[in-house]
Amino acid sequence: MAPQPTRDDRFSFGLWTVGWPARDPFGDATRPPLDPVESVQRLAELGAYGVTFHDDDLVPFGTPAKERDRLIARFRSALDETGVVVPMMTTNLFTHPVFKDGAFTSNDRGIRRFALRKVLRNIDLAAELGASTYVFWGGREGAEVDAAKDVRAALDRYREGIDLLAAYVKEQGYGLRFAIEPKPNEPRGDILLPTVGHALAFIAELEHADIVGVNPEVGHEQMAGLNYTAGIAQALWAGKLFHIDLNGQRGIKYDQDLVFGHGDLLNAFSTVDLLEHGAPGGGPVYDGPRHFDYKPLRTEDVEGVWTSAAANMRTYLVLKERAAAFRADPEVVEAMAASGVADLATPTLRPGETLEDLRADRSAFEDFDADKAGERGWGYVRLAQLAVDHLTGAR
Ligand code: GLT
Ligand code: MN
Ligand code: MN
Repeated sequence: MAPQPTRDDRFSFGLWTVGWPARDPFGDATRPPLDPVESVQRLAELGAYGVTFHDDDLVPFGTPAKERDRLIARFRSALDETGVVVPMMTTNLFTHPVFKDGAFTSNDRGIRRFALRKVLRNIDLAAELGASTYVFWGGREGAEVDAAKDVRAALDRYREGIDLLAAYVKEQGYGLRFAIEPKPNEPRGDILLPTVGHALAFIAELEHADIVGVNPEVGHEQMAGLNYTAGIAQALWAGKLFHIDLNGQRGIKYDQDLVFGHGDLLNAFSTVDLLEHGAPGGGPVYDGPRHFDYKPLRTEDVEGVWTSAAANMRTYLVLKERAAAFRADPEVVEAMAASGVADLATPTLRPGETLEDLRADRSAFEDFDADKAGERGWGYVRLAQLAVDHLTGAR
């Protein structure tokens, strides 16, 4: 029996996830629109602690100010009644045709200015609702035609936009931090900041890099054939894992946004293991929300939406149990030691040793028996099978 999700697990969902009416490029919606207030209530009943949303998920684009206030007030009451919190918010800079060539990186300056104003207004709301993270997913920031976009100028404008907004957050004294969400493609042929690595390199060029990190999504890294666990490990190492989007993806194809674990289950296992236990040799751990950014399959009816929401949390908790059992298994401990996993935490030079000392150390090179060292079997397959045995419940 998997444990029931509780608020302490800090599970959160985007309003756009459960609320997706399942319209796709080939077919109409298969489900009716969902009232955000109902989403809050149902998610609370299921054990989630948070909801996240784009400005337009709650207040449709172009809504007059008075009606906007009413919609926000109504939503706030639902939050108050249920105790559900808003840990993260974001901006829709991709649905309206005005953004078809991008927002911060549109070739049209007027559109870039409009995009900044749209974000500024919603950042105020995020601060009011007590959010701590503000996500930037630049789905339209990109191109299909190489000659159409000066990538260096686009990155200049991207940096200008993020730095202006970060300066505003600091000026206002909002406690918000930004999290950039990479994605390689879809809806654009090529999207700027396509992977965690690109985003980290971009952040290093910012004036306000101190409050900017990443929000890696499982499927987005896997669409590029990359290892999600390795990606978030590097983000943790850089002190930049500010938020996560958990879901499932089966290989290099369109963005599936499956339920967490319904794609690469072994990688989901190592992801949960890393999030819950950190690196084997210690180091920074992630203590933010466990946020699900998935889409209930288009085949599901309204009840199926809630079944799928619960499935995300169940997968996480089951994997958390399995990962704990894996770590506690004496055979795993012994196998890890035999593979020298923790030995990698030892610095390569001895304390106080200099490069000169290393160059003078004959045992490091002249007398080092490389052939002998090359004979070592590392035992990684045994470790992999121990993980599979725990994951499948065989141990
Ligand atoms: C959009 C995208 C997601 C992002 C959301 C935040 S919106 O649905 O596919 O991956 O996280 O803007
Ligand atoms: Mn996605
Ligand atoms: Mn996402």
